[in-house]
Amino acid sequence: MKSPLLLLLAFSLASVSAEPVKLIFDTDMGNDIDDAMALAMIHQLERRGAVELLAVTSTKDNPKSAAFIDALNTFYGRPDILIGAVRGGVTPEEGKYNGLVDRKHEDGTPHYPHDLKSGLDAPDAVALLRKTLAAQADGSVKIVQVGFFTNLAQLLDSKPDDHSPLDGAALIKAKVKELVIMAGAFQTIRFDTKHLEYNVREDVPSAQAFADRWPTTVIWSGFEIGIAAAYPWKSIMEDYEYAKPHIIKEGYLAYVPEQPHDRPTWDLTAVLYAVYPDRGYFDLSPPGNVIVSDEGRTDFKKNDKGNDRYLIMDAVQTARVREAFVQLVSEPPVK
Ligand SMILES: [Ca+2]
Ligand SMILES: [Ca+2]
Repeated sequence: MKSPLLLLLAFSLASVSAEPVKLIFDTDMGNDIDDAMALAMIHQLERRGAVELLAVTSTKDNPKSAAFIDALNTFYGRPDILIGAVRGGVTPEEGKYNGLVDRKHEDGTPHYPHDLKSGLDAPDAVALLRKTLAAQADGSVKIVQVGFFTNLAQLLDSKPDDHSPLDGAALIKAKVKELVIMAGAFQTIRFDTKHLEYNVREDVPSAQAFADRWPTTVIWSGFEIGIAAAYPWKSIMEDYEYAKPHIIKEGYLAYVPEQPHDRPTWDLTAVLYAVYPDRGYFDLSPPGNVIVSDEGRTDFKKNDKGNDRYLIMDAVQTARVREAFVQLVSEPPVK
């Protein structure tokens, strides 16, 4: 006879083994290093069964943005993740660390192997988003958007195609469980109550279309959250020595404006909330509506029927969040 204690243990283990979060990651990879760190963290969360990464799409309209995404995915042992590239997007200049994809050892082998050499060879991001969403069960996908709103605004406007008879808005409503984004500002930033956050400011029309029409719950991680939980320089110096060169450490050093530098973790906060919403890392604002002004300001209006909320983080949560990032981002890939 099995002991009641063992049965209880078996039951509680079963009850906590949640399904992995089906995730699409939409990023302006290259414009800041937090995009790369957030994607590294997704790979570690996938390794432990918390995430299933369905696709990555870029909103940075430089061909090396998608190539860098493929190099990072390959570094972490997932070379075949589907990658889509924006068309007609913003920030076409090469990002400070995108060029790492071209680095070679003396014998001519690449530092970071990848077979997607250019975003021009990648599928259109919107087509890939439609294909990916259409293939999933209703209400099952979370999108984490940590760059511009370009792809999501184009997705909203997309027409029925071979992948789905639904238009963009109907497809999103059917398939997307929740959207978590790094964008906007909801607290005073250095005494400025009207901070124009970069991800909104660079493509305001797309952000406005999104804020007006996106049909699912949206959780906003404002500028103030990632600043508060900046990544410790000491970890960059000490925790990435297991691989040389290391795509995260080399990218961080190529990106940061001075050394030492604790970089804000904006994009990582959106991933952490999307995967672990019930771990107490963050609190949520009441529901409301975010209105994007013509300059790119994000005004929040409380409304019980609104579909927007923003993240709130106290001092204890900040310390927990920062340590979770250190341990998850620096975790070695499986060989
Ligand atoms: Ca590849
Ligand atoms: Ca970003």
